[in-house]
Amino acid sequence: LQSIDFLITNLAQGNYASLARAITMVENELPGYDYLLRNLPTNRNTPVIGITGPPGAGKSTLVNSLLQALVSKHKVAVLSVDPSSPFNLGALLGDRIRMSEFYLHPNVFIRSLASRGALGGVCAKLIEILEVVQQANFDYIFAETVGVGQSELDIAGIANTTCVVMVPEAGDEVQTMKAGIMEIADIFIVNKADRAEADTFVRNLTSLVHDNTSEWAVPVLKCVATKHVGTAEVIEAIVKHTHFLITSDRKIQLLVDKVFHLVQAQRMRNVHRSDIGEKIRTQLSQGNFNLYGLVDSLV
Ligand SMILES: Nc1nc2c(ncn2[C@@H]2O[C@H](COP(=O)(O)OP(=O)(O)O)[C@@H](O)[C@H]2O)c(=O)[nH]1
Ligand SMILES: [Mg+2]
Repeated sequence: LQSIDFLITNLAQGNYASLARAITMVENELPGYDYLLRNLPTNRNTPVIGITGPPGAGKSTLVNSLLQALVSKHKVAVLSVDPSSPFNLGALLGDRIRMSEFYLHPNVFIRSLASRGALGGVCAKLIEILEVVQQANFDYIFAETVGVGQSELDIAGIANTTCVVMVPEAGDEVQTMKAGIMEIADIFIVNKADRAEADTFVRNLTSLVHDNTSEWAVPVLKCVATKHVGTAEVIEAIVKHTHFLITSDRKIQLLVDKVFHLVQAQRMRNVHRSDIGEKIRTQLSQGNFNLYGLVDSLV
């Protein structure tokens, strides 16, 4: 445990080797990881910016462009999570190539997270890992998650600011946008704005967004990430949203979401489908299966 205290001290000094080691500990639940999490100093306020959206929308390219704009003056961490493809290293390799110029930059820490198991698990893991990254004195932490299934909705409960990256599609297809996306986006980014349909798409999206009457006016920004066009506006919007959060009640809501996820993960820690199946099989064969009896024995 002394070595973990030492690790925590090194983290606070922004030591990347210690950070990498601490993330690996948490990611793989190595011995001492509980102690590590419970002994991290609290009250770190580095903004966590979630970048989500469909595969191929240009999230990694955008992050690369954000890095280019930020790294001369700021320390930036990038976590990339792809819960949809636990065994597909291709996506991660692609990210590696797109951000390669910053891999060795002293102000940049990039880490791909292997995701295993259920999505709920991924979510709790990401919260835990972000707690660790928060210790290492970054100015910004970006978390890129692939917008598939529930994961992109979950990132909203984890990130302070959620950027949804979309690509222009013909005509009115904005209307068929996945349920829940409107609610989670703090900033919409229409990337690949070099495409012909971009302006129509932006106009349609903007009119949809303006139907929303929340106190934060969600900006719809155009980008060409490959050419670093629009990146400065994205950073401006992120900074503005960070300031907005300080004065709003969202901070409490975010913490509620985090606690909820972590409680859920802890309660489910020893509940496995295979064990349940085994118990059901035994009880059925013994003729004493009772649905609620079994549930009660698990909670
Ligand atoms: N035309 C165009 N292509 C882009 C733009 N941004 C990214 N791309 C390309 O889109 C592809 C997917 O980009 P990537 O960043 O890996 O997407 P991700 O899956 O969302 O991370 C790559 O081939 C990029 O070069 C853009 O603004 N315009
Ligand atoms: Mg990517």
